[in-house]
Amino acid sequence: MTLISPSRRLRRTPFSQGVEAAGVKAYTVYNRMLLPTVFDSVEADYHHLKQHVQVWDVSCERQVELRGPDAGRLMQMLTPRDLRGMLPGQCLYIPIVDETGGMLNDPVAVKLSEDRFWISIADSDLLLWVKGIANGYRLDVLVDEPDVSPLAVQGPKAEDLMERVFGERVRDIRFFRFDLFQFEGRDLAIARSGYSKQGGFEIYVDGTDIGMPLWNLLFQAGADLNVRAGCPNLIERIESGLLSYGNDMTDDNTPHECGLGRFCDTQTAIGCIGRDALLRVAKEGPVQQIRPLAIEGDPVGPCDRPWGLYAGDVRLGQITSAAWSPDFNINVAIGMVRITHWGVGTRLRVETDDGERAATVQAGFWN
Ligand code: THG
Repeated sequence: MTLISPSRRLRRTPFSQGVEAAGVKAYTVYNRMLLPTVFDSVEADYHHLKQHVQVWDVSCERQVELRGPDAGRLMQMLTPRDLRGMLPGQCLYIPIVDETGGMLNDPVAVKLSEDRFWISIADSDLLLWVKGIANGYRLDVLVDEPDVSPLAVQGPKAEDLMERVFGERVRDIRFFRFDLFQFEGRDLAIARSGYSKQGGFEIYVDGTDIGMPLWNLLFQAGADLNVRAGCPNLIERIESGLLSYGNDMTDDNTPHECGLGRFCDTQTAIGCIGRDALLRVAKEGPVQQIRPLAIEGDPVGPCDRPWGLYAGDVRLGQITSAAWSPDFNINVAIGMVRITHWGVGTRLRVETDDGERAATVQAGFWN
């Protein structure tokens, strides 16, 4: 393992000081920003996340803000999910596709008002695509990246901790909805969402200056709840079937291949740039799709390049994420598998970094 060289290109976050003081052990880079990956160990972080409450610096989930009369129209050009019923105060997980129907991002859309949205992005340069469309179509909309950094509070005790800081009204926030809460004179959007299935919230921290004051307050308020600094956990997110853009899917994949067909209303998403392409692929159905797989044997190392899936010598897909699950006593994995071999129980050969293993297609993820 080598160290990461700090520079201006690799952006710090409003919470970096707190993350460092908490003893972060490893980072990845996401949207050209630091994203912690380990505090204690990936396994210890996993057990703690499932039992207590963690505060995550997920500032790297940058916002692309759309503001102006054409904001709603531009939003619908980006996604095959039908946004006509979306109300202010609502969040939606939306596939974003290009003109071929290829996935460009899988963000959470946040509707602040009729003419103002945030797109809380995964790891790709979505701002450039959105600016290009807004300008190319001469839309009446401002597109930029505001100084808004999500701070996630995740785990079974998240609600208790959040109530202490923001009041009992946090309990009324429904899943994928947000409400506004005051902190140091600023209105912050707080949503019930986050990149785990352990429950929790995301605070859209508006302004770098209030980052550390909020971080410190959460840790003070949660001392007796065993609150710790955490981060999206590889094991927990695979168990939960939360996809990682750039790992489990790229712009070569359609939303249907990614199992995100339930978030596509391609017939009625009028204006979506990839609509014609998706109408064609949706009619045929995908010939490969993301599946949960279990890999037999000892714990596998991290999957930092796709591991081929085979039956005999025929390549039938690839594993793109994998980790040892202490709770399920198996290597849990996410892979893309061809239609002929994606049936539950199908046993395949996988070429991992440390040799060949058997992998079995699962009925569902592990939550
Ligand atoms: N929160 C916010 N922004 C984000 C993420 C987040 N941007 C990057 C990344 N995560 C985007 N990817 C996902 C993937 C899955 C989910 C959210 C963002 C998610 N999925 C649930 C599921 O699949 O069960 C719920 C989907 C639904 O029912 O709408 O939560 O985490 N701000």
